[in-house]
Order: sequence, then C-alpha cells, then structure tokens
Amino acid sequence: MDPADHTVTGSIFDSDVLEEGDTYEFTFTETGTFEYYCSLHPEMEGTIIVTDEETAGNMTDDNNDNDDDMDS
Ligand SMILES: [Cu+2]
Repeated sequence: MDPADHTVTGSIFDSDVLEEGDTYEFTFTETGTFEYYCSLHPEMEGTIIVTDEETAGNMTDDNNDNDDDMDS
C-alpha cells in the first residue's frame, strides 16, 4: 500500500520492484529461517520462519481447539 517502490529480496527469492498495490508470492519448499530485505531501502528487513507440515498442522489445531488462547 506504500506509494514508494519496494522489493522483497532474500537468498533464494527476489521480487521485481513492487509498486503500490503490487503483491509478491513465493512458495518455500524447505524449512528454515530466511532473512529478507528491500534492495531499494536496505534498512527494511524481515524474517520468514518456515516450519514443517506437522508443526504447521499442530498450530492450526491449537487455534481451532483453544479459543481461550486467542488474544482477541
Ligand atoms: Cu523499500
């Protein structure tokens, strides 16, 4: 939604320059922790943590079964 251009740039993925309203999608095929940054504004950084299917399934089950654990 930012009128400024940005990129999503990491070790195994890299978007083109994204303009306002653009989206970028990448499917991870391995687990791990992946740092990324914006090549136009290198101070803009993020981290993506990819977990295996078993862990992801458990997280979904917890959310469905325990509404008390939800923050809102
Ligand atoms: Cu940027």
